[in-house]
Amino acid sequence: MKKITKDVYLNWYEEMLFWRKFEDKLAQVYIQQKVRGFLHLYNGQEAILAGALHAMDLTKDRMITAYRNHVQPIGMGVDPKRVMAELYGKGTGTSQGLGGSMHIFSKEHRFYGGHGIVGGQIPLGAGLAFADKYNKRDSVTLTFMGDGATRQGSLHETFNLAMLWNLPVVFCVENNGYAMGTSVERTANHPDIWKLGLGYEMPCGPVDAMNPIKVAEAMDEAITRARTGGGPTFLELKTYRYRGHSMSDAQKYRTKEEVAEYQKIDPITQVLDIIKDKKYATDEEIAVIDKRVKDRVAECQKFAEESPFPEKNVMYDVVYEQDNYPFLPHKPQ
Ligand SMILES: Cc1ncc(C[n+]2csc(CCOP(=O)(O)OP(=O)(O)O)c2C)c(N)n1
Ligand SMILES: [Mg+2]
Repeated sequence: MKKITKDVYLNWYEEMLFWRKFEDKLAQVYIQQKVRGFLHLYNGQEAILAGALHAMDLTKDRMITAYRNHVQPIGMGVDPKRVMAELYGKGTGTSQGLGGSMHIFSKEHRFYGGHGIVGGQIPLGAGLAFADKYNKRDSVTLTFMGDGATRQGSLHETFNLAMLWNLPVVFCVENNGYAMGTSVERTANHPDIWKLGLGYEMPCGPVDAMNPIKVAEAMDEAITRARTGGGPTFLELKTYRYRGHSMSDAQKYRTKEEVAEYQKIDPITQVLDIIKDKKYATDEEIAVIDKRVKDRVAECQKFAEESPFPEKNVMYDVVYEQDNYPFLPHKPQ
């Protein structure tokens, strides 16, 4: 694995803080009705993305996930200003403002969405890996999903074929404890989601995903296995989301104390503690990073707010149209 150096820790701190603050800003402007529709935030789960990016080869690896998808494309290299503009529904957004929150996408940066159907992206992730294997490319696809998605049939069908075809894919469940308001314990007879891999003889295991170091180590092993022809891995990344499922969640299914317990092991704080312990940065240097993060978020907001809405004709450019569409008429019997 690439060494976790001082620069890595400092980068982790800045990027995780940026993702957190970017989403805090989204929550704020959502309440002001500047961002509409659904909004599912990633606060608390940032160590997963930080650890994964450290282990990936960003020149060729791919990523696909569900609807909690604003910060992953940023990590993969997409301009955060364009992500925020997409959320504002503006023409400068990643999908010209037509996709919105759940559908961030960048072919250029190998980030394949952004999927609203729970479990829908699991077979798609295997399909991306199939294409790489078929075309003899050594890219690896990270396929993320929530704990709720693991109860879908699509996971089991995909696991079977991914093992049969020995595909270069890492299946990553972000177990944040809940699918909307339903706790993992209510959805199966055992809470160890990683064990679902055992039935397919897929290498699998649990990971402390509040800690980016642990995530990076597990990802590195899985990605190396996939890249060198060893096939799929299934990782259960144990994490927690601080905010509700979406912005319209009253969170009656958990207590404030439960959230506070996880905030004690917050990934950003964990990394900051290491930076301080190892004296990688002074308080003044940390304050400079914090200020830079604040400015970056403000820049994204300014860009999104000043961007125009898409031209009306875009509506017609993106709708499927065919001359002489062959209607099949029905006649009364
Ligand atoms: C097939 C399908 N069923 C139900 C829904 C409604 N739904 C949206 S999110 C969600 C919960 C999914 O939870 P989880 O997979 O744990 O992801 P998390 O939101 O925790 O990241 C449900 C049931 C949906 N979008 N798609
Ligand atoms: Mg969940």
